[in-house]
Amino acid sequence: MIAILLGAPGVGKGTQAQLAAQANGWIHLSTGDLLRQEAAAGSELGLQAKQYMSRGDLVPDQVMVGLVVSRICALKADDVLLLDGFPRTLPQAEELGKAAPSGSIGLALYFSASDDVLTARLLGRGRQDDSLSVIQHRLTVYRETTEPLVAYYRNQNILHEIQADRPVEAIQAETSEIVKSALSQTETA
Ligand code: B4P
Repeated sequence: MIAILLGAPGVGKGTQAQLAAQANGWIHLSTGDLLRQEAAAGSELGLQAKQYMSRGDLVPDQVMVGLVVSRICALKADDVLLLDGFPRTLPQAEELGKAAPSGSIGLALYFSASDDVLTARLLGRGRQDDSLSVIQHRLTVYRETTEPLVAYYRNQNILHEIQADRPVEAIQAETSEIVKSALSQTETA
């Protein structure tokens, strides 16, 4: 089963996906981490991606789809994949829908928090792309380009909203419980 983690920059998708994967033996695929690894390795793709990321822009869809689809195709039937940071645009969501085995996208977890909470967290994280002007641009890009995916997955009846302005442990308990519940439904289907 594939569980998509949706939400604004800094909402804690990476934090939650990492903890849930470790605790439950699930697979965590973070497109942000993949891009940062490529950039650190100095690959052509990584160096291009770094320019988009440092401005707070999204990396082009064709690059992202290429990175993710091969990994989706390598999944085994009983794997649980936490997809963190992908899709971020409607074309990415459509390509994911085509590449994923029929019925395997079981869940979209939508983490929500106010812009004030998000900005404070990102400033505290202090990554290279976490300056105030870049954060504000990323939030604008998120509202315009990624947030429409909330309605897209709500229309597919697989969306669960999680209030993400709470302690990490509380969010983690709810996240793991929702994934396990979706998993048991796909197993009995
Ligand atoms: P990502 O790496 O995905 O980063 P993010 O969305 O900023 O952070 P996330 O929500 O995972 O928050 P985190 O757990 O770190 O993206 C980086 C860039 O890559 C994008 O801007 C884009 O350029 C590019 N990219 C990636 N995927 C792409 C795609 N599909 N298409 C195009 N471009 C793509 O948490 C943030 C901070 O909050 C941390 O310091 C954490 O410790 C803290 N925190 C988390 N939960 C907390 C809680 N409950 N309470 C208090 N603090 C908390």
